[in-house]
Amino acid sequence: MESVRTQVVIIGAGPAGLLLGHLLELEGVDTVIVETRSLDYVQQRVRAGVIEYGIANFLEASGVGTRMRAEGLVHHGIEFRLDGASHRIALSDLYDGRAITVYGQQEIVKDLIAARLTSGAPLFFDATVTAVVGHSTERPTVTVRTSDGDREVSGDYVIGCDGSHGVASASVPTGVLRRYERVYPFSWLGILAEAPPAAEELIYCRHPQGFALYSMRSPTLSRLYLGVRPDEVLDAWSDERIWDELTTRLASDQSASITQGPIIERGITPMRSVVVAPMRYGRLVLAGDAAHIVPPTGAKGLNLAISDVTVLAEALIDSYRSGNRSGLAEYSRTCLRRVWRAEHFSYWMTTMLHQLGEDPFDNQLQLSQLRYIVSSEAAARTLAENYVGLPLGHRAVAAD
Ligand code: RFL
Ligand code: PHB
Repeated sequence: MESVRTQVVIIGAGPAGLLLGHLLELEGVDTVIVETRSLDYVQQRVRAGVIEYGIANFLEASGVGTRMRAEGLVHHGIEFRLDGASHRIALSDLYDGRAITVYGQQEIVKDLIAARLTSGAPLFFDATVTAVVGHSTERPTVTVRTSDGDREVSGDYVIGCDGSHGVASASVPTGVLRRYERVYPFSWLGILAEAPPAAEELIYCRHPQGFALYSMRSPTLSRLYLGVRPDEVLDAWSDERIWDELTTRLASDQSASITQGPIIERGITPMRSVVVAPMRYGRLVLAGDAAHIVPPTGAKGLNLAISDVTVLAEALIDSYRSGNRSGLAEYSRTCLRRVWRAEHFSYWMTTMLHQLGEDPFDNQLQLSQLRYIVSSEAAARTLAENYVGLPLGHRAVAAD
């Protein structure tokens, strides 16, 4: 890679960086995407799986949703399982017929990489951005380290789509960005198993032994999670222990027990909420996990990353086409409205479904909230609207 100049430099080939690159290339804006990991690693990284209704439509309209529409599983409801009793939340009935699509994040990444390779636009793997400089100049620049040495890539803008431990936000002088954070006293142990899903819809389960989630990727692949202690180590969990715990927590009188199969992927994810604001400093703009993290209970992380990019792409395209920079000026405020809604929803789902501790008052409040959700249509509708996803595309206005 020679030192190059482009219009928009994108750090990170996760869903945020790849989709931004795709949307800008469609409108003739030149981009360079730099990714520290290998192509293989990025395509195999197992993470989120629930795509909001509006996000799925957006991906399709952008020309990268064909395989998602063919292979994704459309779900019209989810189940809450409380101490063995099943309660269905009829998402589509509660929210104008809208549904979620279950389709693995790494499949979206594969589809976006395929589109990028077809376009021939630059995408470098095994290339690490080690520094960002010139944020407040007309020519912000990143230093890229590869096995061949260091290169510089400069552009009109640098976009940090580099995830939660990224170099982009760390390059901003101390005190400029405010960081809001909440750490939860549990982690998720997640597995991907070659086992046909025993349930047709996702099951969010609250059990005296802890949280469990039943999800899936295809008619032959199940994705399951266990709420575990925050300091839990993977080595302490044999396959047998994982299946035993899942079977106990997910047990129900009303349905068959879970199907087991070889575990082909496993990992432990700590639970955090983080927001970095504003999402821009000079000509460095942050998007996706680089700017905010949610605990996975609301299935919002991937969806938020994509919604940021829908706003940013439009703002950049506007600025290049007509010189109108108002979209860029409002980018952070526009995104943060949706981000904070998702932060609240994810926090709420997390604290409602996990064991909070020994405090009897907290536990009674939690149970009351759960009973309300599964018995009141108004309460369930609130959940459905947030889970399936609020409409995209509300630009912040002066009064916000
Ligand atoms: P990503 O996907 O983390 O992509 C960032 C990319 O930037 C690269 N990178 C760099 N490249 C060049 N130079 C550097 N200095 C770089 N530093 C980093 C990274 O290698 C990576 O490829 O962020 P993006 O695009 O914002 O997408 C966000 C989503 O990935 C994320 O919100 C969700 O996956 C969160 N998440 C989950 N969300 C859910 O809704 N449901 C889940 O089940 C779920 N599981 C997860 C998750 C996140 C996880 N992480 C981050 C540890 C499980 C895990 C393990
Ligand atoms: C998943 O399928 O990986 C998944 C589903 C729902 C969540 C989190 C993860 O809330």
